[in-house]
Amino acid sequence: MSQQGDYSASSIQALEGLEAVRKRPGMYIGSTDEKGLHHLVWEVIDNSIDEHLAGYCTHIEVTILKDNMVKVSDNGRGIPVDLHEKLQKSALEVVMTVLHAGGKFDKDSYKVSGGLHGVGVSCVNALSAYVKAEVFRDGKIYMQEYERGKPKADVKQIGETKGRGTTITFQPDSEIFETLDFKFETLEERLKELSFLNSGLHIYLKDERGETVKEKFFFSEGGLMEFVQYLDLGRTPLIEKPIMIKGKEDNVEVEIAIQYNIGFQENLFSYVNNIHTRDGGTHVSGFRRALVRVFKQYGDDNGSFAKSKIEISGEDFREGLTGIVSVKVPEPQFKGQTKGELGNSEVVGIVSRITGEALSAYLEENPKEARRIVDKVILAATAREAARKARDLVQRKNVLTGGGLPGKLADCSSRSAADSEIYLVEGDSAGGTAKQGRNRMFQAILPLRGKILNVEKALEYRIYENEEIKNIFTALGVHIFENEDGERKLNIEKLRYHKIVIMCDADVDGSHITTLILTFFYRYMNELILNGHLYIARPPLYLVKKGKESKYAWNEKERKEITLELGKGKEDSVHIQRYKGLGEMNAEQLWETTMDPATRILTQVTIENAADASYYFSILMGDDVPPRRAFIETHAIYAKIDV
Ligand code: 0RA
Repeated sequence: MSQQGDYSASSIQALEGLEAVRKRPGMYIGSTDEKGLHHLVWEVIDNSIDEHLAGYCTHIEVTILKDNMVKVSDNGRGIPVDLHEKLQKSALEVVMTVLHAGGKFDKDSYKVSGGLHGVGVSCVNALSAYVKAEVFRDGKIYMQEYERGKPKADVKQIGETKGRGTTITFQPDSEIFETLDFKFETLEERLKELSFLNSGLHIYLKDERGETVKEKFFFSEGGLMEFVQYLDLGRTPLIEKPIMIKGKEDNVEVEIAIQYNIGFQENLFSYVNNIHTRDGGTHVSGFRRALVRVFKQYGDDNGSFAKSKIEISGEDFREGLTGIVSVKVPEPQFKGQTKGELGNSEVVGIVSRITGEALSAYLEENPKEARRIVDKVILAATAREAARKARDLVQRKNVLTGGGLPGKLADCSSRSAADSEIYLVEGDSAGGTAKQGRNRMFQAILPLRGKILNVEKALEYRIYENEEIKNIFTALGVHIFENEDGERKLNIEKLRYHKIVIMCDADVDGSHITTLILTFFYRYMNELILNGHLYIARPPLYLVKKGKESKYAWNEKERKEITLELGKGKEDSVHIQRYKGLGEMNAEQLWETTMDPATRILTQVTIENAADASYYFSILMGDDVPPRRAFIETHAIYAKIDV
């Protein structure tokens, strides 16, 4: 770890100008939509987190101000302000205006930067209409302001202070971004995650945009231990306390927390330098390898596995496992299409050794828990065998019936999957209307009867016995198979429709059914969500009529506007029909409002934050009732699933 003073202004290298960033923002922050906008906040916060990792920062405060501004304050070392020899400028100005001039080229200090984020605060500056940087350092306050990356004046000393740290206030440039609307929930989720990943760090979030100030405070004493307990809030634990694994080798820090619950999903989330690695990588491989090796050895040695007469596979150790694998790597290499996978090969062995040692010790010291885990693994193997048989049966039946499509499916005539859509419709009667209203060229309809199975609570083999779920599999043309590593995969290349649209009533029952279908896709067809194939249809909520004229409204605001427009200012002269169910519309209306690509509103289902998505599904759909009740009482069902 670096000592204070290691970074002098001269070690900050000048590499590239900011014009490049403004010309091609996508190259630096991925996109200029809502995601890119929030990337700016992550970028600034990452620098504060770096200060925390280096041992200097204990508090971070993030405030959404009026006028689309965000302020991030920390009590780290403060950006250096001494003279940069080569550039003859204050180091602060260099950090803020020169690309990749983070100044932290020291390999021994972990950077959140490197790979995914890590483009530097100068990027934020380049993409902001206005930025103010304030530095509290050596008893003084320094300040510099910028417009579109250009300093308005030299760095000024504007006062004295007993404090220390950096405050960056920025206003994203409306010339660059498609939206300037920061989402409180998005910030909240990431900051909560960061507080679990950085125990002891105090994080405040404040939103000053509304009439009343919204405030949240995040702090975790227990770190990853609390993170897994939080994720498993809706589940029944198998062992009393999570297993904690911690170690360091060759400057790679490893911290892991795992918990087994009585469920059968695996929920493993991995991070590298606080960045979520969606596709795992070498750290996850190392962990898995050790987990299977140590538990397998234990079950073999005490004869349990032999006695069960069932072949145990690596997969069986994952059922009901909730875990966080977090590593800190000095020079992380990210690979894969979305850079969501750690590539550093040396990490496999390091994580595997540290995990192996810790787990062996755990099993030795906790024979009661060890017994429970081994029994659970045997149960998982038995269930896997049953699921495989059930799957095979469904698939074999398909072959026998000539790969027939479900009888309830009204298929489209197009044979091009890329152009085809399938509507999963709640209820046979709405299904009938949709069949009449659709464009049969490219739209297929599959009616689903009543509530589909809650897969969060059902054993896997059960889902293959469920008619509605079987129909979804066969209509989509996909099935689950186990690859060489025993992992469940979907043969996504066989997908028959590239748009899958869930269409349910706009009432409480309808949203419950939507949630059940979402849970199924999330747990068993996640690849379809990740590839952007899943959508939710939004039927209108109102039909506003005046004489022969009528218009649809999708929310309260629209209803009011249309009412005033049609009623020529007089609200009571119009007729308003509230649509509760799809069944209240005829085929033509359903087409016009909810199925015609030119006018319909579809929401694409995305998973912004995997840990949070899993948490919400387990809370909403899992076996534990009290946390669900508490959750539903404080949140609207869809508040967080990001649909
Ligand atoms: C360059 C060098 C050092 C710290 C920082 C930048 C820094 C940047 C930001 C952005 C937000 N908060 C920040 N805190 C620190 C090292 C400082 C030293 O050696 O004293």
